Amino acid sequence: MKRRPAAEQTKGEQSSPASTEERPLEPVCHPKMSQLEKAMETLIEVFHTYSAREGDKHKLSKKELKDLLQNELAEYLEEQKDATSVDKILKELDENGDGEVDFQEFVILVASLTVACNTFFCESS
Ligand SMILES: [Ca+2]
Ligand SMILES: [Ca+2]
Repeated sequence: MKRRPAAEQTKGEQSSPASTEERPLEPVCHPKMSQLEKAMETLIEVFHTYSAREGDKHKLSKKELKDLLQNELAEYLEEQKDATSVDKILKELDENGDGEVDFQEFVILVASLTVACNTFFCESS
């Protein structure tokens, strides 16, 4: 008797494509996410928690930036003692000069702070 690989193939295909194609494009919390992926997602979530509060929901206004720094990076803010520090930080971060901090500008701050922390970690161990 002849085997019918064509039929088998169809059978096999039926179970898989539906599930892969219907997958949403936006990032979803995957149960098998690595630590780094989780850290990246946390970064995105924290940013949007503050950026969505007023005005453009994908950008941090000065007030939103201040809240984020006070709540999430209190130690860093404490190092910048003077009252104009948030203005100063905003000015430094605001690469495109629109007066707000978008995610790209925000990650530069996080990246530079992470580098600073790593230097400290390397020196103290
Ligand atoms: Ca905003
Ligand atoms: Ca900006």
